Amino acid sequence: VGVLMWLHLYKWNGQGTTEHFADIILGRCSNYTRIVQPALRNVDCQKIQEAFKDAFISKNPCNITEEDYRPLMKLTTQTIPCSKTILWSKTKEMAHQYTRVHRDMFTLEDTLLGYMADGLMWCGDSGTSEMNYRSCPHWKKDCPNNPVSVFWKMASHRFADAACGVVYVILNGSLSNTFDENSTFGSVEIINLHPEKVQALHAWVIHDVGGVPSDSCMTSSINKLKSITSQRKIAFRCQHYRPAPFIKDVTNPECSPCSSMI
Ligand code: NGD
Repeated sequence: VGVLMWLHLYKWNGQGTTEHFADIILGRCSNYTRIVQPALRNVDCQKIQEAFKDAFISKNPCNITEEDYRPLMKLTTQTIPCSKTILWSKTKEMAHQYTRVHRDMFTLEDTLLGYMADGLMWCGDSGTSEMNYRSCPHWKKDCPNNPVSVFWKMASHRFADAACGVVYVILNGSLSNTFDENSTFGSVEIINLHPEKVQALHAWVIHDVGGVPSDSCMTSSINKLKSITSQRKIAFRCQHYRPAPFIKDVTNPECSPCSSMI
């Protein structure tokens, strides 16, 4: 029976719950609300940690719904000023390097909810109040409605829904699918921007240092994005960058020719 129980924990193809998941959530919540955004000092991190665990503990990890995360979402509402939202797709490091310097700009991971969960894995199982530290469902190989994917889909939906003014997106011009319709940006975020309050989407397309100099704003992939935004009555602008000056800009805020790149 012991061996069967043990094997049972390895049934999924994805990584297991991150060690010390609950402590990390609590620690990141405290850090965020005390140091990163002291305006949120009144949030109850203990309550947030409980709501996070309750969303997936003792539940089938292939059957998670947005309903499960509703209490957590309610406890973590946060207002982002207009024109300060940055979306990204296949450019995670770059986007986060950028907001590390431009502190007034926010990716989802610079909000409390995204900050707590970024880089972590989590899942439970029906019939036990334990987390599964051995394996969790992989979103492609096992099931889409797993705790992590449902969380990011819902958080991304809400983040885009709340955006106003000019919205920025950092895309990867070194890939043929610079705009990927199956990504979270392409399937969730772009669709949930509201034309009444989002005046424009500005794409910053970053491409290879060594690659052939070419205008990555002129590709069919970007044209597809352009047509989706125009159908949705949102203005679209695209600028392409090579990563070197962009990185210089983010690591050296003093470099004014660099800042003028953006
Ligand atoms: O169900 C899924 C899924 N589950 C995990 N990932 C998933 N991607 C899906 N398309 N569908 C993982 O999300 C995937 O393996 C990558 O590691 C990660 C980001 O995928 P990427 O680079 O293709 O970019 P996306 O456009 O899908 O998503 C980025 C945008 C960005 O504006 C974030 O604020 O959506 C937000 N986000 C989504 C998913 C995960 C952030 C994260 C995150 N911080 O982990």
